[in-house]
Amino acid sequence: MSSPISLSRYLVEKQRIAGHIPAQLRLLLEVVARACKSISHAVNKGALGGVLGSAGSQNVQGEVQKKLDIIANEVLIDANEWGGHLAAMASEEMEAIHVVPNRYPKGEYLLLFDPLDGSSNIDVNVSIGTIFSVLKMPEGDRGVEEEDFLQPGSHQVAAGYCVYGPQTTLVLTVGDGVAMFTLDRELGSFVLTQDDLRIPDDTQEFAINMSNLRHWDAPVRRYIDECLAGKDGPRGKNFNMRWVASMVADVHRIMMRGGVFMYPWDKREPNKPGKLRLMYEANPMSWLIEQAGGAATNGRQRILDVQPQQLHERVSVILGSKNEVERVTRYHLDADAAS
Ligand code: AHM
Ligand code: MG
Repeated sequence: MSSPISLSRYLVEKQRIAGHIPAQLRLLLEVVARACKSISHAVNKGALGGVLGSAGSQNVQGEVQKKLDIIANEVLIDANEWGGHLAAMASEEMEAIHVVPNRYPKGEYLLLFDPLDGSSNIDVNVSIGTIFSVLKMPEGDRGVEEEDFLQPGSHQVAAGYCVYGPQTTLVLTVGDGVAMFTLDRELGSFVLTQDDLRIPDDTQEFAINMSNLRHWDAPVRRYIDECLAGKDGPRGKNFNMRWVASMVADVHRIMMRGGVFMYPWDKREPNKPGKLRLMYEANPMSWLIEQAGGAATNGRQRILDVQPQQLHERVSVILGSKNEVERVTRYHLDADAAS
């Protein structure tokens, strides 16, 4: 039996193949994975570690922060600050960017993360996760600013997420497909458990928060109505529904067996483009999904082509099995053309 391939070996081999990933990026990914391991331990301890419950504060988006949101954010910052691979970081939990302090060497990468996604599931022992995106610092010898982060998702050089569920799994892309690693707690390392993940083009499973139905826009309503009509409706097949309410867990299910995930714009707050954040939720997930053969749009445009205007910008998200995402997007464009 061949020996298991650790994340370190996987990355070293990627680096060796004609410099496929530079050494600094390899270090960055190893450090992020180590931070995820440490977050996984904190999540696992739960009430025993005194880490559950609210921290009594709010983040920049006005959402109540859980103790674990703050712990995960600190773990990622502490792990990434000193290695010399980063210029700055940005997080869902911090209003401003975190520039690497002057006492440490600065690298050429920018790291964005949602330290603990699915906060509403933390205290109820349901899967949560970390999402991250890596960009290159634009050329030029000057200090790093928030503006440097405002690059479209198509500029990402690495992206991934880690699910803290029954198993801890890290799913990663550096732009040549998607690989999945499972945390081996006895070895203390992530081990490659699936390479070249592929999402089927078709699906009979959708994920959306149905309680928002009355607020949806017509194209989303049309798509879901047709799914719900099942075998006797225009789609001629029955659909199943799943909604974990942790984007990481919902996207991971789609990575494993296909499906379509939607958190669309709705009429509750018409000026808000969506609930999910573009730069550290939608962009990394969209790239991973595309790398696995799926698609991701905001209903009208490929998410990876959206030019961000702000660090904490929100976006409407439709991602997953290609043919379904194309269908929902077509329904939006048809509705636009008819109006
Ligand atoms: P969070 O980053 O504050 O956890 O919010 C994002 C989460 C996503 O993981 C998930 O898809 C969505 O919010 C769930 O929303 P809802 O509460 O409407 O089900
Ligand atoms: Mg989140």
